[in-house]
Amino acid sequence: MTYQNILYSLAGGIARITLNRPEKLNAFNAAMHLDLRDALIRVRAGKARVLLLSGAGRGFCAGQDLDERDLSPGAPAPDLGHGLEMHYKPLVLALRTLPMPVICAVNGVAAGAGASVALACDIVLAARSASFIQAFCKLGLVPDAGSTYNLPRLVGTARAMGLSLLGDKLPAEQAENWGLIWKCLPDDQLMAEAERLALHFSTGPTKGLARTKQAIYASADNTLEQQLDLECAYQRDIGLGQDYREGVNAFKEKRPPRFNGD
Ligand code: T3D
Repeated sequence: MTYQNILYSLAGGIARITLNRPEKLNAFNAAMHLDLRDALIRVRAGKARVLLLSGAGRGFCAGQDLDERDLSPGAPAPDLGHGLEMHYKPLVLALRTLPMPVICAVNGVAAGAGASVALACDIVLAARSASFIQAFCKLGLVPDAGSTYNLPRLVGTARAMGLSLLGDKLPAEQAENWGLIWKCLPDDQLMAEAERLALHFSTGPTKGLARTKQAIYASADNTLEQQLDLECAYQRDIGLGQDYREGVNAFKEKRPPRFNGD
């Protein structure tokens, strides 16, 4: 399947989506959102066991394409809530609920909703030259696409507040030190590490990994008792599957497991 604004492929259980508007640092326009929506439906419906998201060129994503907004004198005010409801909310929820690990390789700057979308992924790697910018305040806007939810949970209120109210550039290395992302890597090692992880997950116990991500995300809003109940329910379900059986048998037979994802 070919798209105009993203690159998409699915091979060997690995789905790859590359935001592909490099001349605009992969800023989101409506057409790119539609491409993404379609590709994510394919990822969910197909044989993918991991998704790798990245950006073409020197940036990851500069957020909303501001050229789509006409705010010249006399132009009507846009309904920004509508755009979020139509595009960003479904995108963030689609990434979060995808029943497989989602790796984001942040190859360059991630600004505004571009940063929000990166932080909605499960494992975020970033090149040392990359950075994260809560650019919204520079436009007089509120952080969106999940940033007000994810940022404080990842780095705490003080850092989330500073990043959001000041809009300063957070270098990838500091993002790793603050726990915003999984790993910062030398630029020339980013994609190799992302591919290594994707390959690892493509033969992993996909259903168990999907339940793991669901449980970890649910914990932010659950009591301990609710979370213990959730673990019981998920483990009961997973215990009925083939991959648990295979994992235990492989351990006993002192061989690597061959998970089929069920
Ligand atoms: O409207 C709504 O729907 C509300 C929702 C909003 C969600 C949001 O994401 S709000 C935040 C929007 N994004 C920004 O405010 C970021 C704007 N961009 C920048 O601040 C800078 O470009 C960066 C810090 C990201 C990178 O700076 P730099 O110096 O590395 O690159 P550059 O030269 O500024 O950008 C390169 C090109 O990309 C340039 O085009 P040109 O001059 O070469 O033709 C620039 O205009 C274009 N570009 C970068 N970001 C955007 C963009 N074009 C349109 N929209 C952008 N967001």
